[in-house]
Amino acid sequence: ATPWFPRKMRDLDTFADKVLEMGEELDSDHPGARDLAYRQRRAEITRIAKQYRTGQPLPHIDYTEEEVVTWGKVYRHLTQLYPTHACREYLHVFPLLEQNCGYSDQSIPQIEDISRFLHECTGFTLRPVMGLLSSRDFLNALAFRVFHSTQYIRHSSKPLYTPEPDACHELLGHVPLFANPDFAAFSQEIGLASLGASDEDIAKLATIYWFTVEFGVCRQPVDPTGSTASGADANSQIRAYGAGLLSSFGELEYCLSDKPKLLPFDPSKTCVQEYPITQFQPVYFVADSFRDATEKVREFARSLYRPFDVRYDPFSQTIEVL
Ligand code: H2B
Ligand code: FE
Repeated sequence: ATPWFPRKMRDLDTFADKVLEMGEELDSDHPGARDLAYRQRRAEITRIAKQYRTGQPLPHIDYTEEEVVTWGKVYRHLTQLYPTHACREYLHVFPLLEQNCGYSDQSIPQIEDISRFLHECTGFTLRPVMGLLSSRDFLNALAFRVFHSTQYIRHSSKPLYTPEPDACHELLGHVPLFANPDFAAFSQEIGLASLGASDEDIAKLATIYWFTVEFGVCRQPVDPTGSTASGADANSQIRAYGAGLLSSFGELEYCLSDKPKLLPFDPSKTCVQEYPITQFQPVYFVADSFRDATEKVREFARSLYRPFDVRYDPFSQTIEVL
């Protein structure tokens, strides 16, 4: 039998309280596990996400001074590296987020402003989420051009580390590229392929998501002022586009060093690559462009078995089953 999947935007409301871990309780090795005030603050922000329903205004969070300080540290560290390490599509969008969405090291942008901006660029919108969703639920939402975003901030004792997605990861890592039409189409393609897919195919698509949206690097024409990196030649250079890289000071430097192995992005190979989740990646996959990667994922999706086809209708915000 085909696994259930969301057919209309409102169906995403069923994910509101389906978090895998750490939504309500923190692991004992989480930097904030023994900080009662932090846990209470987390609980307050995740409760707001749990109560959110389609059509409501996106929740506004009044961030504390401590949270803004942590955000500012992360922001200043990362923005220093972007000019030499982020892909050109990211560098194009970032100033627009500063101008339109309040991105700065002095304040944490609100998802309501970001969602409105993304919607004007590519139709992508954000929804608040308590924590990690299952791969299936998370990918299914991408079919609607919906990205689930946490709103809490990592613990102030470790500004450059978080064991889970937090607002720094979502807003600095993920958000900018959802404003790019090719990347938006790429993300939605993975989402469409995940609707009603078997568990085995979900695992493959989640691995593709991991090596692209989270840890992808791409080849692009040389910028004469930029850095060179392994895998680059005289006419091309490697840059980061994955959110796990763009939100990690350490791994962003490491991924363009000569230490990791670079392989060409090929969904049928990428989907079975093993990976560690708590260390820097030993292997990255290089995309030639988001358009090329989208076409490859579309072709890969056709190779997966599913007894029906799907299409997203943006006017009614529904999935048509063909
Ligand atoms: N849930 C949330 N809330 N954010 C993510 O970035 C995320 C997720 N990533 N669930 C998913 C899993 C990803 O690692 C893949 C699809 O498994
Ligand atoms: Fe992520």
